[in-house]
Amino acid sequence: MASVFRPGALALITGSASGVGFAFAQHCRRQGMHLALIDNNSASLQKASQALQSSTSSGTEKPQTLTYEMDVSDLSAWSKVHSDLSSKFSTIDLLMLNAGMSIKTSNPWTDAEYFHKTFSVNFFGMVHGLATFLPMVQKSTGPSAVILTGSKQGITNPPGNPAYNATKSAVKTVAEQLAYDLRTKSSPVYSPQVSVHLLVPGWTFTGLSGNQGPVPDEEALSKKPRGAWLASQVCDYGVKKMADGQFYIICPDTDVDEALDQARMTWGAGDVTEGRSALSRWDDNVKDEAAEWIGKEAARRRGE
Ligand SMILES: NC(=O)c1ccc[n+]([C@@H]2O[C@H](COP(=O)([O-])OP(=O)(O)OC[C@H]3O[C@@H](n4cnc5c(N)ncnc54)[C@H](O)[C@@H]3O)[C@@H](O)[C@H]2O)c1
Ligand SMILES: *[C@@H]1O[C@H](CO)[C@@H](O)[C@H](O)[C@H]1NC(C)=O
Ligand SMILES: CC(=O)N[C@H]1CO[C@H](CO)[C@@H](O)[C@@H]1O
Repeated sequence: MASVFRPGALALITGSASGVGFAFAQHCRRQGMHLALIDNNSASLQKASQALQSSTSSGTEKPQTLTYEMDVSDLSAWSKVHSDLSSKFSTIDLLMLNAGMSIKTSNPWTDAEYFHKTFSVNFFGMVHGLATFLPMVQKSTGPSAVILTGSKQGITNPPGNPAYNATKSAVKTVAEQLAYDLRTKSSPVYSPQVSVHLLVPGWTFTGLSGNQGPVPDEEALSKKPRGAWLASQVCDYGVKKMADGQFYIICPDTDVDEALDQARMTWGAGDVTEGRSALSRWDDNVKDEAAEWIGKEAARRRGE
């Protein structure tokens, strides 16, 4: 069966100089794809590009590697990338909007700037990418895909960093709306050949967790916390779920298996349907009941 990941196809990936984005860029390159790499870290971007250019790939044509150092929150920078890229390629086969960050603040509730900054990158960075490049994805003649990188924190919403969690809820909502519109005849973007995927990494050892830059697996493995996955594991899992036609790609990690994630998400949805307190999993009056229910539900799902 034809795949998005094929020789001569073009992948545009944001946040591709490190972590999950870099792992996907490596996978695309091994399949012989052209790459357009977007990142705001010039040193990492240069290293990533060199590593990708020297890696071997399938296919006869030598694939191109284009790099764009820019901030995804800057819409005018996107339009410059569009001018350059559209002069070299007429279509994009994989659009992966993945750049994301997290900032700390002592009191989020008096710090509107922290919300603005987090949204400008994690949410509007993706909106800018869609607004600029979705038309080029729709023109792809083979199977094509859009991947948006979300987070479990946008689904189960653990307390602590409200802006990050809120951006990832927004990313989930937008990804769902986009998937609906692309498959729906009456929508202005109807393009059933384009698949959409919400990629939700679990705990992954990347720049966000102290492993910045394009790091080879062997090096990352030596420093990786036991519970975390490597970015390449997220990529392998994601590629498999894409081949299965899955929209929601909820990655486990070494500590949290699929059954436990499913049980936690089901409990979270139950806050609404059962009239519990907000974020009841972390409510002192409810958390023991929650833990017990989640434990049993996860065991049931594992067939224990
Ligand atoms: N690591 C995890 O445990 C985890 C879990 C869930 C979701 N995620 C998500 O995965 C995605 C990738 O993150 P990662 O874990 O690979 O981290 P990472 O820090 O290794 O990679 C993110 C890349 O994005 C780039 N970037 C950050 N801000 C940018 C901006 N404004 N403009 C352009 N590039 C920018 C960084 O320079 C970096 O190269 C993010 O959206 C993150 O929220 C990560
Ligand atoms: C890239 O952008 C992030 C915000 O998304 C910022 O924290 C970081 O400092 C920027 N990196 C560089 C090298 O400018
Ligand atoms: C990456 C990030 O900042 N996510 C946060 C979402 O909220 C949880 C709960 O506090 C934090 O632990 C995460 O750090």
